[in-house]
Amino acid sequence: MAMAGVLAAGLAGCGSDDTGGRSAGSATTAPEEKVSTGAELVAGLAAVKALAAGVPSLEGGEADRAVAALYTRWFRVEGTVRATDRDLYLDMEDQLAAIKGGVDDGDGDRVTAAAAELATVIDSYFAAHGATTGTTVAAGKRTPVAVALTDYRVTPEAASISSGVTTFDVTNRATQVHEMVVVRTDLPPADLPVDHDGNVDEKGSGVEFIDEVEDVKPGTSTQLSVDLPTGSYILLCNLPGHFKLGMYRQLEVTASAGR
Ligand SMILES: [Cu+2]
Repeated sequence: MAMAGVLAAGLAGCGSDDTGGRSAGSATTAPEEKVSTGAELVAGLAAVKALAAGVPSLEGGEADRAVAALYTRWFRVEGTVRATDRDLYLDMEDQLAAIKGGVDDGDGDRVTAAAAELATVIDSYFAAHGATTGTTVAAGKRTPVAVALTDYRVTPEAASISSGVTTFDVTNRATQVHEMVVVRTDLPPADLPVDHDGNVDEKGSGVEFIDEVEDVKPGTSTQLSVDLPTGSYILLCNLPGHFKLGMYRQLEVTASAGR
């Protein structure tokens, strides 16, 4: 369970009922939707950059709504950005926070500077990973890894996969909602940090949160694309009590020929 959705809901709640034409580009999809292809990531970051560039010329409620739209768009790509390049992800988060803070404080100079810096960071991201995100699409070629969610098991089709951009095709075969969280860790499942209810602390010591798909409804499938370096991972469902009931599976990511 991530904070992003909660934040998104909170932001969507401020501002008025009408988001106006300015944010129409972000209105077609639910905020919770995850990016699943390189093309969507490229389009999403380009939209974030364009929305940010528009904020400095707005005031009052208009600016608030533009910031909400900006975050809505960002939440759809941030997981993939984070999984690909944590440093640039953190830079983007900082600049987005500065834009929002500047709007909240009526500090136009701060908004302008942060929007410009955000554009620079996004350009850096494209420069560093453009080829990768591009191949992700072309490489729809690389077969997705099927993962079945049942009560209370996570069952990937393989215990070991090769490194690189991987798409998980997650199918919920149970009669209740589940989720799939991907963490990188050298700990065995029994040693993962947990809270007093036995649910995994996804930000705990020895655990690197990679990404997740939440709220996978019974009988539905959803895809999650992540760039996985070589290492040991655990796929788990962290809905209350599900991990404790055994809803996890280790996954080894091994060096692939091309990398
Ligand atoms: Cu579950």
